[in-house]
Amino acid sequence: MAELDILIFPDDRLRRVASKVDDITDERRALVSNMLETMYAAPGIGLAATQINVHERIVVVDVSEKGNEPLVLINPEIVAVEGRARHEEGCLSIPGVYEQVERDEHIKFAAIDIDGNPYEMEAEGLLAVCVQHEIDHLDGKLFVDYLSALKKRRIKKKMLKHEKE
Ligand code: GNR
Ligand code: NI
Repeated sequence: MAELDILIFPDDRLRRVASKVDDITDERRALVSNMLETMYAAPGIGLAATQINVHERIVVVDVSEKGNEPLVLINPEIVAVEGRARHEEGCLSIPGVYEQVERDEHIKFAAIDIDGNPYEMEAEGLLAVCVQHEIDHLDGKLFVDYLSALKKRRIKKKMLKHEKE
């Protein structure tokens, strides 16, 4: 396995829209394994392939306390939503920044697992937040896009400043 480099905001490559995956090859299985290693090492509770500069609709998530319940979401889609809730979010591509974001509170999503089997899952709380955050990555969207233009500009400045250090 190998740890992968994570793209940092405001890298333009984080804005690419990822393509649907049409079959699960050995190469993609190895990619998922490396994504899990990268997510756990960071540490983070989710990682989208976009963040490691692979523009395919692949996500890994683990919101368990022990970090021993990995979920693989290939071609994830939200199929139902209910309620709205605010939650503090962070992102491995925007290190050190934490802000409140409002999202759908309860979701049902559909995806394909690492064996190619389709499944559906209901989520609330941190898992619901994380799945929406990761699907946004696949669409080239970041949580700072939900903030005011002023806040976003300040965060961009801060990231560019740290980049030079
Ligand atoms: O590790 C992460 N924590 C987190 C906390 C609140 C809301 C979303 C997240 S996802 C983030 C990892 C990440 O950047 N995934 O894209
Ligand atoms: Ni993120």
